[in-house]
Amino acid sequence: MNVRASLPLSLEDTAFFMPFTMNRHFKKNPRLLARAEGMYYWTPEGRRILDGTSGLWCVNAGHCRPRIVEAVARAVATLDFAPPFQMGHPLAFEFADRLVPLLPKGLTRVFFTNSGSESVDTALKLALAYHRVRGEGQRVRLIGREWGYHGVNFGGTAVGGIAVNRKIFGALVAGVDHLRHTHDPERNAFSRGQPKHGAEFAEDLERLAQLHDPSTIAAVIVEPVACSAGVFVPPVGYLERLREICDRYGILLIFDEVIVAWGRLGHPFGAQRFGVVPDMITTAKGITNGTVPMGAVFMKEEIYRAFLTGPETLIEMPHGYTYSAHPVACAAGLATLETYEEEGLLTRAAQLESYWEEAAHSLRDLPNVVDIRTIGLIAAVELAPRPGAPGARGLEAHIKAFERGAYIRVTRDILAFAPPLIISRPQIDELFELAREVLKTVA
Ligand code: PXG
Ligand code: PLP
Repeated sequence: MNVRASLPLSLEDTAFFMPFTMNRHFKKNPRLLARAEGMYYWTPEGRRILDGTSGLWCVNAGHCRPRIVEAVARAVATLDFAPPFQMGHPLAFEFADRLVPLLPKGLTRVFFTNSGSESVDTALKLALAYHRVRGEGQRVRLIGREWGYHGVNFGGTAVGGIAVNRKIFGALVAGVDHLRHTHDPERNAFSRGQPKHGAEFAEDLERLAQLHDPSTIAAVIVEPVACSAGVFVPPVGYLERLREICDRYGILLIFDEVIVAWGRLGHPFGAQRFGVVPDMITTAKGITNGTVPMGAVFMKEEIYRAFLTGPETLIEMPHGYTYSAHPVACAAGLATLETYEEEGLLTRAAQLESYWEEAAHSLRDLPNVVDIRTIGLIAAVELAPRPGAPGARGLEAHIKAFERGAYIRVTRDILAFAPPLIISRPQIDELFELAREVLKTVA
């Protein structure tokens, strides 16, 4: 396929308003991808690019896996669409029932969406509705956390805690408050796995409970590891303490596992790595290996059961998307699960973790590296910002890495590494060697 032939000579006048992108900067100097296989992308010119961030944290089994490609092709040619409201198709039920055995014990029901953002807004609505149908309609408040990323829909933007993603969008959703973040570089810099200090940051939930009256709070949503904002790993004991406080006050605990599910932390779900069971889990991305948009909300049995009151002709949950449980997405999801299971990918990060950790932390001696944080198959390398130009050094590193043959996601001055779980040890070396060369040049 000649991708270049179909593109205009310049992208500067293109109609495409690119999401979360510096449109003017990018269109002057585009970084295009034309095809992918396994651990690599190829540019339209045929340059090979090592994928250091699994696309956007989603291609956990590597690119263009034949089993998934074939399942999608078969599905789209067999049943291109089936209405999900008051109708069904077999793959939706099969996929939901295949997912449940992977979940933390106690989570038994699945609501399908098409993205992480939709999963988050679905979970928040489920939380409010759950309390209401049980006669606790006064629980209307939602608690997020500073630096949390929960997608871009209204609910997720409101509970999200990255200021630049919120501040131009007005009042958002009423009744939302935020826990403090858990980052404490003075005590925890260069952490490997969970940082030692900071379980007490969970007490901030106690403060908010007392401030607002705990009986008005419906749910708390946190990413077990806050990935988008720059990889902030929960301190030892922190998630346990959040769980205890939620239990004390009847508040639902939602783990947003859009990124950390699907083997990223060496377990099918992040909750299993940390040994804390939330009431709901939101996910997306790796559920279909990134091939077809899909998301899901997993919930405890009692949440589902609470809706089963009233006459059988009642629609229990007036919520859902045209593309909920889309047949092509379900086929992609089933083939993805088979790939994960056949190749042991949902636990492979646990075997690679110590090698990965050593490789990432070997960058510590480079100039401007102020922190490195690792867990599972995730690493963040934080650079000191240039005086007066935050983000400039990070952007330069991102561009230089691409020029040298690796895709490495950057947030401000933080490089985020999260490769497909099929990565080999030599490819881990290749990734961090390339990063080392790049970091030497971004003084
Ligand atoms: N919650 C979490 C925890 C996420 O990481 C979403 C919700 C939203 O998912 P959708 O599918 O609506 O994008 C995400 C998505 C980055 C980056 O660079 C991370 C995400 C999306 C885009 C960029 O870190 N995470
Ligand atoms: N807006 C309009 C006018 C619609 O008819 C629909 C769905 O029927 C939606 C929004 C929601 O779209 P989706 O179900 O794809 O989220």
